[in-house]
Amino acid sequence: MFFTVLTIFPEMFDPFWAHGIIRKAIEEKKILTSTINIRDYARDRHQVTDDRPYGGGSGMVMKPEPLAGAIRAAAQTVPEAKTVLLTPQGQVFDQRMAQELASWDGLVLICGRYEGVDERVCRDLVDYEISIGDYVLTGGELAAMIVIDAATRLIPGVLGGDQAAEKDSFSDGLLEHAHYTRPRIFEGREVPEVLLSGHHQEIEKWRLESSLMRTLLKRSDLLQKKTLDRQEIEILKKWHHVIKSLIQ
Ligand code: 9D3
Repeated sequence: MFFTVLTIFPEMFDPFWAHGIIRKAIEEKKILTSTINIRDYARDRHQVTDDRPYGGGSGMVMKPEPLAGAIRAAAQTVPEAKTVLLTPQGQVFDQRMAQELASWDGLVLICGRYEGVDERVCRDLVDYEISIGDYVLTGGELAAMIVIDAATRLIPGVLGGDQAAEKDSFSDGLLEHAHYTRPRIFEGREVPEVLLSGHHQEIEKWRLESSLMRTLLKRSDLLQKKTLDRQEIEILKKWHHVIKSLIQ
């Protein structure tokens, strides 16, 4: 997968490429990355990338020519790449989109700044528009990092063998079960006995129950969307009985 980022702040990405799983994915050539400074494609003497909006109003708009130049330069390196504009108007990013993007050969991520991007660039040179959620950022750079981060860890071979199966845990619609590590007693609080027992089937049952109840308490919206299997329904029934007896 080839990620090309178009931004007026390419230095923001230097520490992002340099750490953890992203760094390892680059070193092992699972992903290729490059940043293009949109300012380099501004032709005027002061390399201006913004201008006042036609029709008036506050704020500035990203000029079309430098952005178009940068997009075309990116397309030269990876012709089959899709172009994605990070914008508050985009489709809200989720794990499914991350999985879809992870299967592509190349992605050109365009980081908007200012109040927005000239509409003619959006219409003619952008394949997809993505938002990372309903809150206001100062630009698309952090959003681009989030999209790259989420997609990269889904590329085959990027995570270790152990973690590979874990990939599905959000996409199966439940939150992760609780985790514990040594020491067995921390500040007087013990690790659940079953996790020390070595009974793998019992441990799996406990983990499913932990996942289900955490999802119910923290993100019941996720449970609404999910189709529950027989075992999951049994666990919820058990807790339903417990709660019923408590309130009677
Ligand atoms: C006053 C109207 N604003 C829209 C809510 C203008 C505006 C504010 C902030 C336009 C762009 C931005 C910068 N944000 C992004 O570039 C951005 C973003 C975001 O703000 N939230 C969630 N996802 C994204 S992706 C890119």
